[in-house]
Amino acid sequence: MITRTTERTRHCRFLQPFAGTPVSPPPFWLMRQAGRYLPEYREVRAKAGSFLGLCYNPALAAEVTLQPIRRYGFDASILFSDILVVPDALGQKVDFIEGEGPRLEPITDELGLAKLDPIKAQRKYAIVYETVKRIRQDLPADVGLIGFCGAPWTVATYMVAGHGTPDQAAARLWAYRDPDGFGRLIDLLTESSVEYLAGQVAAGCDALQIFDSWAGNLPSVQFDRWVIQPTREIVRQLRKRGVDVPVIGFPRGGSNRSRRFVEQTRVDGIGCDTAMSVGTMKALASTHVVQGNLDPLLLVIGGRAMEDRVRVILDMMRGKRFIFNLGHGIVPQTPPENVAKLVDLIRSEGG
Ligand code: 1CP
Repeated sequence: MITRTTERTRHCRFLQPFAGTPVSPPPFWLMRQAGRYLPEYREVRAKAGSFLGLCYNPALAAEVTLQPIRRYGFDASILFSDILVVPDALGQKVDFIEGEGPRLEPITDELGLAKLDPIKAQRKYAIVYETVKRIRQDLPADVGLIGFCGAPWTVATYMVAGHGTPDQAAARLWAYRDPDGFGRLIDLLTESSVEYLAGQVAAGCDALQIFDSWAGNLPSVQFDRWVIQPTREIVRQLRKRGVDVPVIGFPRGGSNRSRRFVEQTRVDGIGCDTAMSVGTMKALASTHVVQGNLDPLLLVIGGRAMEDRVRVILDMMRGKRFIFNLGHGIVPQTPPENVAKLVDLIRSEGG
């Protein structure tokens, strides 16, 4: 068990599990805690015009990061940005289409790779660092600030298909057809992600999360090659550069490989998806910080169904190095009052 203690740890409940201390009630934040379920987000979003316009506007991006902290008092905030900022910064054409999701000009071979420029990416990364600095200025001292990026595999699935896919077929096909060429895309993303994450920490982030939302469909050998290896490389290079903040991996759908994932990547914590049993989370918590895993749809329903499940998670994880979260992001139709109810429940019954 690696423990990470900093001066900040003493003031910040979110960081304490990483220093080896279980916290009671558990610290909590929610993936996609800033977003369309909040009326104040929709207001700022409309002002910003486009979604990427919001991501690259430090004042507005900082404002939407802070909105859920003011409303609910979460123990951690997460930088408002998106995993597709990395391909955009590298020079791929990226758009977010209202009601449809991201659209990218697909990169399907090495010719496409030549269009990506890690040096040029620095210019747009610098805008995000400015957002981090602004958040830090206005964030209460006891609230953690999480920086993030998408894992190379998940980002590549969007870059290759040009949009979100249920099966990630385009990336999987390239990886089978031409593992060396696809490996160069993954290497480029790995290098650029290290740069980007190190910059976020230099600007003031307390911890990092690597989102591998599409890790689940890969067969075992490909999971090792495209999920575990690049994540391990990111962690290794961050440590080599002296970046010493906790790193949380989120290999969504990788449940039965989670033990291998945490051991081989050397992340400090693991985000657990909705499919993971609380028993498996408990076992992982013997060596790592565990974060998760309420079904975001229970937050839509609320009431007894939500409360019963929250109690099961709180009971099973009591006394462990645990951070309460969802198993995936909040969905837009979530009633904000159900989030308030969840927060009350964790505070009143999580001790
Ligand atoms: O118009 C809007 O407001 C768009 C909705 C939205 C939001 C609020 C998108 C578009 N991205 C975000 C913010 C975002 N995305 C954050 C901000 C911080 C927070 O959590 O509050 C983070 C961490 C992400 C990460 C992200 N983006 C992931 C990984 C986590 C996950 O949800 O699996 C992925 C896969 C994306 C891609 C993405 N961004 C947005 C959309 C619609 C999509 C596609 C999702 C898909 O393919 O299903």
